[in-house]
Amino acid sequence: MAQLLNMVILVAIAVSATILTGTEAAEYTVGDSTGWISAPTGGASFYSDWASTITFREGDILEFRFSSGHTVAELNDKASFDSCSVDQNKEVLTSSPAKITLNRTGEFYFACTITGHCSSGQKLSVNVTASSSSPSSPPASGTTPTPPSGEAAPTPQSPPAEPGSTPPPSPGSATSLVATFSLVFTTLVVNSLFF
Ligand SMILES: *[C@@H]1O[C@H](CO)[C@@H](O)[C@H](O)[C@H]1NC(C)=O
Ligand SMILES: *[C@@H]1O[C@H](CO)[C@@H](O)[C@H](O)[C@H]1NC(C)=O
Ligand SMILES: [Cu+2]
Repeated sequence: MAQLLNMVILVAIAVSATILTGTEAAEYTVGDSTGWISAPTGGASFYSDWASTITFREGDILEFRFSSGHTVAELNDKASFDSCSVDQNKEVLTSSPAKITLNRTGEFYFACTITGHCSSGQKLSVNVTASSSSPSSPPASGTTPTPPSGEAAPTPQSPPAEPGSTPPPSPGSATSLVATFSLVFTTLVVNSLFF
């Protein structure tokens, strides 16, 4: 029984370490130091200007910081956003900071649901692109010339490493190291607690 528990914990840690290693999600505070306010300078263009400086990736997190008397709603669609039909929403968050994970690609629309705030500029749309860790699409077929038959095909691989050169570190190796340490540490703690 104790061994089973240990095994379950180890697997859980290994799985979360793998997920962490493969994710490079960024977290953004909406409006930076201005936060999420009604009637920002410049009206609605304030938040669209803010968003235009950022490439949002799937998995990134928006953090809305606001004082009481505001909310964050994810609106249903562009039409609701454009017309500030704030009751056409999927979800309303009322406590700050409100964190929303951009869990798909495509457009997200947000607004405050308090009367008049959306139309005075408390609205934000973001366009989320695929996560940077996703494989890029392969080159279109036909771009690689086919060698004439009978000849050796040229090797498309990168040249052999120079003697003494250091291979580039694989991305995420630091994270893996941390994950490994935390795995060992947690296992030790769990062992001391249960046995
Ligand atoms: C994204 O998160 C929202 C809110 O938690 C949820 O309702 C929605 O189903 C999620 N979408 C996907 C594609 O996971
Ligand atoms: C959002 O991004 C996608 C993919 O880059 C693009 O096709 C689409 O037109 C963008 N939408 C807006 C409103 O910019
Ligand atoms: Cu508001």
